[in-house]
Amino acid sequence: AVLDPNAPIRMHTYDLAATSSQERAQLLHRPVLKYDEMLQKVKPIVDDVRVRGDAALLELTAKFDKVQLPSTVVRPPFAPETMQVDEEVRKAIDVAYANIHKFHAAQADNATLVVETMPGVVCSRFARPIARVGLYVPGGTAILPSTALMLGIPAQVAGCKEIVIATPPRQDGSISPEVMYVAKLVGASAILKAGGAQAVSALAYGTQTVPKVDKIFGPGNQWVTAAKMLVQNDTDALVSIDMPAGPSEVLVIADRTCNSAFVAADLLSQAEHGVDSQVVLVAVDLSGAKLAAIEAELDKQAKALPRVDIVRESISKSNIVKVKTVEEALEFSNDYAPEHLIIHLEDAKAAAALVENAGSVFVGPYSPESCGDYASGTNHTLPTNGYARQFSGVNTLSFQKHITSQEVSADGLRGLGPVVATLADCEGLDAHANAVRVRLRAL
Ligand code: HSO
Ligand code: ZN
Repeated sequence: AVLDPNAPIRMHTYDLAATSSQERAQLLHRPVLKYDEMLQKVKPIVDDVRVRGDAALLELTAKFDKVQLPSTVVRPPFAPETMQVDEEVRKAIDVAYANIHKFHAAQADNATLVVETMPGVVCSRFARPIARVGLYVPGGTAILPSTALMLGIPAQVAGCKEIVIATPPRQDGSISPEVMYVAKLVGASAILKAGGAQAVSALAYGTQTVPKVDKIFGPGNQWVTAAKMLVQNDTDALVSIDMPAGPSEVLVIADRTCNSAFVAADLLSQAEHGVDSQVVLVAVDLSGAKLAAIEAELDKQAKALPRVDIVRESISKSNIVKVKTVEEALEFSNDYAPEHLIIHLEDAKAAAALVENAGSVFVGPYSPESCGDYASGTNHTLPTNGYARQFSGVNTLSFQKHITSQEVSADGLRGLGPVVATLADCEGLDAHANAVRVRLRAL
């Protein structure tokens, strides 16, 4: 449906106390990926690249990205003319890089954990980088060098040896210089000029020129997400993914102390990402006048945005949920499990302590989501669609795996061996019992 460009840009309002359990469930629900449908569409593409490699990749790039490339992979050193970035932008990228690096370096697990569980039985755990990683940086309606930072820095900090950045080429066959500059900063070992399911397939299986990776990261459209889900289930690909991704979301909790313009701006910053962006305002005991002030700001600010058409559509599908107390607000937010949670409350810190489910939290009036999207240091690749209940956002540990180890001394085996033998007998696995008894007899 075409939305009236002159009509006010506004959200739907619900009073939580007056909603039925069905309506409440509806408010917590997001439109989700029709995986079966998408699977049918991406499978032929994924298979084509798996079987025919580079030839298929080049044909699909010509078809979907409308550009005929001579080859798809660029290796360092990257030509300086491909990384020419405006001075101010370069400085901003450098500050963002430093902050994100600082926060992600602190997350790295470099220490070996050692625990003696019984005398002479020493268990340990140590981390190692995932050797080869593929980072998907979306193209589409905006260029996203920030996503290259958010995925590349933890990979670099973790010590991944092969870092492949996949991103769709522009019409002239080039990659945006900002993304190229970030690729250099994070030490990318290859740039794959391809997008969509075809890029995911190339990363998962490798081609004549594209290195196969062990794990694929990054947000993307439905095609990319479906392809990631497909390849992670293929035992031939032997690849894992960061998380199932859906459209971006924000939930803002505001009370009477909030600044209406700040709240409206935060809602719009998420709404401008795409027509399917999910935006929720939980209003805590707001007067009618205050709510009207926020709505007026939203309409005014939205209409001044270059991306007003996107915002009009995403806002028209978004909700204001009225509640009485901060506790009710957090209960709703925890049930919703938002990707981003912004807290505009008198005591934002106290409310933050009540958060159980969220990808990333923005505390107080001077912490817009934009800071975390670009440069505060936290990651912006976060669980959507309610997956914040069980997934963490991308972090340094996403690029490491843990290996456990044990060393049992002779004395240790004297103590532990009989326990193991008894359990092996109980399971009827005699060879297991023997592996212990043959040693106990030799002691
Ligand atoms: N809000 C997006 C990340 C982003 N914002 C990139 C601007 N650029 C998803 O977390
Ligand atoms: Zn954003």
